[in-house]
Amino acid sequence: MGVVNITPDSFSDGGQWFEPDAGVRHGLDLLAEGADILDVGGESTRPGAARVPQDEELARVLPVIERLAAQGAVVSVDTTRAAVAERAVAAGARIVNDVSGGLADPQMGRVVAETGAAYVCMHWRGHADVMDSREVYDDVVADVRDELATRLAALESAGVRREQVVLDPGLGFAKSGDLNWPLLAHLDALHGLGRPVLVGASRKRFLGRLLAGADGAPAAPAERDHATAAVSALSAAAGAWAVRVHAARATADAVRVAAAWEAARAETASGTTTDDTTDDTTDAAKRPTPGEASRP
Ligand code: PMM
Repeated sequence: MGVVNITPDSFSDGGQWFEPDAGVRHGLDLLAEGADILDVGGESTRPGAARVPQDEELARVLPVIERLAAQGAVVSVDTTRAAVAERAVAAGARIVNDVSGGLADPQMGRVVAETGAAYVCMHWRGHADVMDSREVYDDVVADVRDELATRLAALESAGVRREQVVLDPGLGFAKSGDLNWPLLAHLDALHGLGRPVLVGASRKRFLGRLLAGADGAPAAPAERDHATAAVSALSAAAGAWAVRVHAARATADAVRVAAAWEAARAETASGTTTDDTTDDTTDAAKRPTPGEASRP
């Protein structure tokens, strides 16, 4: 999943693709680099960010979604607002990516149920202005799993089918620094809820801290792409359904490596090997088609 932020202020790429033409071009570049899904967002979730009015969010995302969907791209809309989700699906988006997991807007469950769109339900404890003050956990893995299970039940009560839902641990959201590593190391805990899992680690603060120089200063966001690709490979190997990233090429390659590795492991385990010298891409390593990718 490649990130298309139509925002002036996202933490790592704010302002770069703010005009619709530039956003569409960037989306097409991400597809060419190997992305299967384009995640179009019009509101920054960077820590401390102020909310964008709904009309402004719609004006940012709709023209870009319409044009990318018209070109055959599988588009997701990154929004916490039900009205934006509804309009985005009407404009061609097939996935609603809600960082609030339905908590920010009580109408979200109804809209997802009515549209039948796939829905990314992320772990969340509050908007960007307050989230850093809410990172209190007994056991971060168990708490995130249990809170996502509660959201899943609430969505089902609103008429959403389980099959529509993808779960996301919400790296960096009410989780700074070291709290993110146990979540990555225990993706199996989220898989235990029986739904596909999406991982959004790209360029986040905890990677900047990991890569800090000798003076302790965090690595700049643009310096975090190699670490992001490493997280992508490990997440894919751990069974993630998708990884959401700003730079698609390295991650697309990393995911293919993980798939080839897993295919060889499975073949070895079943006692068969194949001669792969004439084709450098195993079936399992082939990326899914956009149609497959849109269906969790
Ligand atoms: N992170 C951001 C925005 N949207 N969506 C999902 N599902 N998961 C995430 O981790 C996530 C997200 C923040 O990153 P950005 O400001 O670079 O888009």
